[in-house]
Amino acid sequence: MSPSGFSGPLVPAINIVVLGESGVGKSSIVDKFLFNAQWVRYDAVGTSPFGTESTSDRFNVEVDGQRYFLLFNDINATPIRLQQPGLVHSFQDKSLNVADGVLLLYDIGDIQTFDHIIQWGWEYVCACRTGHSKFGCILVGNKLDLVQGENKEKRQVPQSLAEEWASMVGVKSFEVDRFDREKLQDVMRDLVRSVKWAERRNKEDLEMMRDEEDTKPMTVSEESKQGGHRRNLSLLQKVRKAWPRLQSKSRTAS
Ligand SMILES: Nc1nc2c(ncn2[C@@H]2O[C@H](COP(=O)(O)OP(=O)(O)OP(=O)(O)O)[C@@H](O)[C@H]2O)c(=O)[nH]1
Ligand SMILES: [Mg+2]
Repeated sequence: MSPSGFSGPLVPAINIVVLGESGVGKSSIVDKFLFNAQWVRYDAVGTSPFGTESTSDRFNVEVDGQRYFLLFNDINATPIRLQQPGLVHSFQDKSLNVADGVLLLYDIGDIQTFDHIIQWGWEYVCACRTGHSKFGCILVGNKLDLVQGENKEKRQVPQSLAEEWASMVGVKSFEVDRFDREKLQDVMRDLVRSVKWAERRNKEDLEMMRDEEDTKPMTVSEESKQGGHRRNLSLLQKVRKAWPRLQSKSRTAS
């Protein structure tokens, strides 16, 4: 994560990719969340409408007492999935590779958009995440308003099906529409929580790997290659790690 770069208190920035088939409402939900309006942004790829100080406020979201600055990039999955001739999508691959969080979007009234995002979409995201283990992610069904009340029969994706898939891959699932901004804000907060969770887990994994590396016995040839300096260094690291424990022991002993 990088700092926002805007004046005022430093707020961590979170890069979010909204990935979904054409027409599922990627632009609509981001516009509603950011501007409480429709059709603020027109182009599908790489749009970051943070031009002025006044609009930058709208990207701020508070989650569990901490403010975050959200940057959105919406990626239309359809041309990439269909590999349209001449389309270069290394830019999108890169965006997904560096994103802090991914919002997988489908249309509740169109089962194909769900099938594509949970099969092709999920695989595409995982393939782009080279070098990263865990990442923030949520599954979101859009256009809830169109499948409610007397239009119930227009629902093609049962909520339970989405929840089942989401829990299988370890993400949360939500249903929204482009009219309910409060709900969209809640959903974005959950995505930020998922990003923070992934960050913590990646850090823990890294620390565990380092510890294992430290305690792994060296072979004789490794020892002779690295000489005494490396060995002394790892001994020093172990002593340093144990130091607070030793101090508290000696305090309780005295
Ligand atoms: N009723 C309803 N219509 C929606 C909703 N979200 C989007 N739409 C409509 O669905 C159409 C497509 O929305 P967009 O936001 O352009 O979808 P997109 O995923 O950005 O589409 P591309 O940029 O073409 O990939 C538009 O006519 C929107 O007004 C929603 O929650 N409810
Ligand atoms: Mg769009």
